Amino acid sequence: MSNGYELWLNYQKVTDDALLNQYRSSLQTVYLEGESDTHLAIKKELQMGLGGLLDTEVVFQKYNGLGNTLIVSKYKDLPQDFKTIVTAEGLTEEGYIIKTAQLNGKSHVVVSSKEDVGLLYGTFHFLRLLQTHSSLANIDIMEMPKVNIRVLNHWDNLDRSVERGYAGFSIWNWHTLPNYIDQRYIDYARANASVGINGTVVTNVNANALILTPHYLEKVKALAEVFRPYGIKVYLTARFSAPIEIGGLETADPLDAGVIQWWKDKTKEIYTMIPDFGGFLVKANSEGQPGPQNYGRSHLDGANLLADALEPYDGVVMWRAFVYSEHDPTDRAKQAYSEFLPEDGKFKDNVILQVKNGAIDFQPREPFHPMFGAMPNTPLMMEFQITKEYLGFATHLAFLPKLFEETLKSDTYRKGKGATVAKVIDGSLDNKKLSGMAGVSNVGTDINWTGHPFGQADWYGFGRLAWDPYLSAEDIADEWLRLTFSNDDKFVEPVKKMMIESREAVVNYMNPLGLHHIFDTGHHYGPGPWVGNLSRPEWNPVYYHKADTEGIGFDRTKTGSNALSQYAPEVEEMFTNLETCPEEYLLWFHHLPWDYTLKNGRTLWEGMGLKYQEGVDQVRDMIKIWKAMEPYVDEFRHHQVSMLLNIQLKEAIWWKDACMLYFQTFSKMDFPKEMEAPEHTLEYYKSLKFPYAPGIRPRWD
Ligand code: BDP
Repeated sequence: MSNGYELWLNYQKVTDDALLNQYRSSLQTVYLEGESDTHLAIKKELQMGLGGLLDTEVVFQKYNGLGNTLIVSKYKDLPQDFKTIVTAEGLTEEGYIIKTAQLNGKSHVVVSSKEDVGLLYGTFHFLRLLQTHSSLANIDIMEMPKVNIRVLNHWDNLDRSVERGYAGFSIWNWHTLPNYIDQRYIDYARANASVGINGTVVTNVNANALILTPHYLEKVKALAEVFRPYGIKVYLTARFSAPIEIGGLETADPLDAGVIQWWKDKTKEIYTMIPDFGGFLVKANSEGQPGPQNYGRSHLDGANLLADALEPYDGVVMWRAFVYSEHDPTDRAKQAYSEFLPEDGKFKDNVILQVKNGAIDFQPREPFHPMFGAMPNTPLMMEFQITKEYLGFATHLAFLPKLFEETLKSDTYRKGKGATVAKVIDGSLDNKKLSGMAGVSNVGTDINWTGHPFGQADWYGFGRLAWDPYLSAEDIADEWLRLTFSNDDKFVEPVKKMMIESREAVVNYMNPLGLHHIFDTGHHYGPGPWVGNLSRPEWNPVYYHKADTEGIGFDRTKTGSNALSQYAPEVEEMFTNLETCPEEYLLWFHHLPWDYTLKNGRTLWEGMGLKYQEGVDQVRDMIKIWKAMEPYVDEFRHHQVSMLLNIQLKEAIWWKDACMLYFQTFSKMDFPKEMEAPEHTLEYYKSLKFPYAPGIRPRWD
């Protein structure tokens, strides 16, 4: 039985006997050279990993050429004989090689790197090869991350609540830190390092300035010490008004000399305690957060203020582009682009703009953010949401790497065909020095970290894509299933298929055909397309679907908000033209009549009903597939996933019924015959209230 705590690092004994014997004879001893904390971490991991997988005691000893050996060593410390067989040439600091090497009649596997952290990554990769039952015969791997900053963003508050967290409380126990080091901190670091995540922002973007006070910095320092051997840097969110709130200044104006000095001093204080501190993440002038605009200054002024303070220590500012204003009546989707574009090229070298994958807000499906195709002179990092605020919380199975892959593969056409978002993110399109990817974390104190056992796959997949944004979601699913559950193809193949389709299922039963942001208000749990009474227009679902007796959808073409003009001409044309606009984006960009004919010949109204129904049916299929997997999964996790899939089905039906009944009040048309009739009335769905739905803070009540 597994409660899922070990994640993908559960190191179950290799089940295939022939393979087990092969591994045992290939790995008779381990040569591990070095004494650093990272080496100790590697040693522990090998003890655990090889110990578990091979079910043997791991023998560490000096290389003597007498047996088949696993050599784990930085290039400079390799036994002389191996230096001609492998090379560290071309490796970056975090890179590594893994290679089978024949020497004096013995067969060895060499894991080597330039630096400690590369060796750690190489070790995890090597263990992954064993976990996925790969052959050791002819390994020849060279790996380097394609993206520099690979961070999790924790939206964790100091009271341990987690904004948009659905897996328990924050794993940071601020009360018992710095003296009590929870084993979870170490296991968190191991899990992240195993997929190459090299940074963590431990506090919420809706920031609390107290984290920057000595009392809390002591605690952050303790976490940084746990993470350091695993190559993970700590970052903090910087509340823009901190100079006032904890510094006793009258202003937080970024051009004020006192404010400038305050940030310099604060930054120095942090680096004195945490020499490898990563830097600051800032949400400014967005959703009520303070920022430079409170003083008539720009985002540029704000970002450069912090960049100056961090510069002497090589720290970076991750400045968020998630801004929209209640005073700006233009389409919310257009606002970030308009705000930041004029500043392209003016930010300090250590500023990177953190841009959400789409221009609205982590919806089940969004077209890529137009900023990715428009700022050649400013480093842009991707912000994905791993926690499922808009994809069913921790009760729905929706494999997010599929969504991430879709964005990364999108073509911005900034330099003609092939200018994918992945190339913007890894910096290769414009030779940018700084690159990054952030994922809003889905972990909490639940025993299995993520609530839903399959939520672990989203964390895993985020890390793998941050390392290499060109990986396929399908390969990631394959890998994760083998590591987490079983290598049996009879299990892997059907479940992989289920994972790959799961994201589209959620789109279908929540937001088909380009609908978006029709969630119930505040907590975002369940449908609320009828909500239209919130003070800020762009917080209302009616703002986004614009249903009326004529039709439905948001016209973002020239006849509407013209948000499409923010894309390259090829992209604009593709989305504008109804012939070429993919139907999954239809209502994102167009307001269309209810009887508009879809590609399948059905009316838009019928098509919506069919999509909602398809989503429900897909969940039924998932339930069937999972049921058949009983022989391959331990009872505990099998039962857990079964229960969750049943919740997902109930909620998928709820979405279908509530949305179709509501939209019917405008279309005045019958439901398509293939759609199952709603279970309740529209009034019933509207009456549902969830004041204690998880993941909200009082601000949203
Ligand atoms: C929205 C969330 C809100 C976050 C905000 C953000 O509902 O809780 O604070 O994004 O990213 O999606 O800043």
